[in-house]
Amino acid sequence: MVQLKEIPVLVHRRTNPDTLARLVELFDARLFDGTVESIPQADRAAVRGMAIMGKVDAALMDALPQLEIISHFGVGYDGVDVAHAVSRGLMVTNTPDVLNDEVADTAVGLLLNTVREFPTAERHLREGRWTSGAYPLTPMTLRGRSIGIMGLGRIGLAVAKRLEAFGLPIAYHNRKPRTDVAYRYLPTLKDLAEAVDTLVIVAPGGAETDRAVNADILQALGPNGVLINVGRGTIVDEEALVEALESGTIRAAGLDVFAREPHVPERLLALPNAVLLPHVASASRATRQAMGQLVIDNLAEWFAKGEAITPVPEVSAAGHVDRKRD
Ligand code: NAP
Ligand code: 8YV
Repeated sequence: MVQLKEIPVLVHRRTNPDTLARLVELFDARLFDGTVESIPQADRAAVRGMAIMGKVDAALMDALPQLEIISHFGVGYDGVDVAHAVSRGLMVTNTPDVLNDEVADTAVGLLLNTVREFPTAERHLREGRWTSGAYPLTPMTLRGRSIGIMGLGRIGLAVAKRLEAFGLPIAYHNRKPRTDVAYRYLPTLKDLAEAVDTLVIVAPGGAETDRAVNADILQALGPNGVLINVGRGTIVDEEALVEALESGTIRAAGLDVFAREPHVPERLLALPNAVLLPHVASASRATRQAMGQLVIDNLAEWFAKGEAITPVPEVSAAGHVDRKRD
């Protein structure tokens, strides 16, 4: 029987505290700050697993000769050089499904806050201005809006179901149409932006979607347009978005993710027609615990059985993982 406590696992210090405590209890956890330099030589030679969120580049993987598995905290793994991991025969896992509802709830909340200006209305009350006059009627309403989802995957579908229940028509753009939904499919992002007035981004980051929402797409969304992004900040050309919001090319935006987190451009911060959240879509304690449990379960399953519960698709497609077990 494998003794998990004897298996050295590299753990990012900033891991969710509940998960960090459990990892330390279960494994021979070696903490680091995400950089190669912060890993003592003895740990570099020993570690067989990694529990991490964010960036895992080739240099980090190559500094760890015994590494077998990267268990990533988060469903989006655009920070992991998966091609390199595959070339080294490493297992890579992420945390799908357990956060779908939380992130979809946030997307809907962000949309309502953006369209109905609730954060600004709340400030009106807290700052004592209600006694001198009602908050102005909002020019926007969710009524009559048409929703376009870029990325109708696990989370995108949960967003679609919620907004369908709100009585709104749903269209979407993926690289391929889904065969299990009746929502209208648009073959390009431009087609989708032209067809709707509310664009919700729930696609993955990475080279393929980098700045896909550019000035052209924002122009196509139009002057009544609302952009909601809970996918990745890199998907939106932030400079173009600021210009579109300043000039009225689109009406408003609600953003949970940014291109260079935690830095948000000053011009975006100054805009009254943008609602900005600090990447909190999955950030309830319960959901982060569920994500952490999946990080742990993937490591435990790997070291016990040589299988993972939620391998990323690229690893499954490659079909080869080197398992160096004793
Ligand atoms: P998923 O099930 O894999 O869904 C991703 C969807 O995006 C799929 O429908 C996919 O369809 C589509 N897609 C992929 N590449 C595309 C492209 N180049 N152009 C258009 N569509 C594309 O993933 P998920 O679990 O729903 O998560 C989606 C993303 O949400 C994550 O990758 C992450 O970046 C983000 N996220 C953010 C937060 C947050 O805290 N804000 C939390 C969780 C997740 P095709 O393969 O047919 O293109
Ligand atoms: C987390 C996310 O905020 O799962 C994702 O892709 O973006 C979020 O759920 C992040 O991964 C935790 O650091």
